[in-house]
Amino acid sequence: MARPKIALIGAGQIGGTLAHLAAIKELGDIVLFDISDGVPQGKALDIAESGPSEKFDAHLKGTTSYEDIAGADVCIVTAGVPRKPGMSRDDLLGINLKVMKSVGEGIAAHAPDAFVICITNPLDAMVWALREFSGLPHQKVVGMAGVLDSARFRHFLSLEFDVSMRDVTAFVLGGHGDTMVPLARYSTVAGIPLPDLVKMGWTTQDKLDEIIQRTRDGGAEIVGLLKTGSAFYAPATSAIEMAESYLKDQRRLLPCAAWCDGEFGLKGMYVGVPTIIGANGIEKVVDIKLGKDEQAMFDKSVDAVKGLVDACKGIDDSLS
Ligand code: A3D
Repeated sequence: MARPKIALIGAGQIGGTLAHLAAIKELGDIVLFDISDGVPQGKALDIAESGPSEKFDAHLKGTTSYEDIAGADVCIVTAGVPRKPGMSRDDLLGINLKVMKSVGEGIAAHAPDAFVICITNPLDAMVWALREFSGLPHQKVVGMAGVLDSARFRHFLSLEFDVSMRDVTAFVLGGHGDTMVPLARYSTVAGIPLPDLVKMGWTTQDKLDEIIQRTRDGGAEIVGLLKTGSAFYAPATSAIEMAESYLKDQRRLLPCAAWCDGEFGLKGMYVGVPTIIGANGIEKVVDIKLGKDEQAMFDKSVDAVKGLVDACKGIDDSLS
């Protein structure tokens, strides 16, 4: 049986890390695509040369030609520009929307059967635009954000409780931005919900609120430290987790920006929700019942995403 083919559209910081991880995990053969000639070819060769030491079997190719992504099983899209200090994700909208148009058309022409994971920001609006431009089925086009946001939340919680990150689960809903909704009652240490841990004296509500805010600001914290771009190791790892669930039909329950049409009371939009990812892409959006305060936070987040989608429609006439 031929190896799966993984196309990485954008060979920058995240794209290169994705290629390295996909190779080490032997998820398939890898094509790195970018408009910046030399970068994808250089990274592909460099990673291929790590193969003898790392002992993986994977072919890597760098390219500036969409023909080379033909028949890809998975496309992970990071093409566009990242944030600099002082910028919000939303500041990237105009420039990255144009990039989504060319990428969407490239995928539609050469890899229409792929499972497509968008990472480009502002995430919820860009995954919507990418789906519109590509015309692929909604369950095959998703955005990566929730896995990363919940990983950040889990990391901070594991530091607070001084326990292994493996035993911390976390639940984050809503758009990838300042309005994301970390859900404390669905976040646990080995099954014990966070509100119970507060009652048990493991932490205080104030400390928990601080951690939730740090999670919301997790991307900006790294942008502020790096100064030249945004996070790339954890974003790449998160997208690989989603790709692996699709390629191996693992049916992982992962939060991602998925198409909701009826679920969570939404009528046709992309936003961060719990999903099951399997061989058909998004197999299910897991529609949980929210409490009053949670619903209010979620509604605010949904409104922020709708505002960005409307802004996209204002920029590109074909998107109405
Ligand atoms: P960067 O290292 O700049 O890589 C982007 C690459 O895209 C560059 O190599 C560009 O040459 C390439 N590119 C630009 N236009 C095109 C095009 N039309 N077709 C193909 N390639 C193109 O950025 P990065 O890898 O650090 O980040 C990529 C994106 O991910 C940015 O929009 C970030 O804001 C976003 N990001 C999202 C998250 C989420 O959690 C959703 C986290 C971190 C970064």
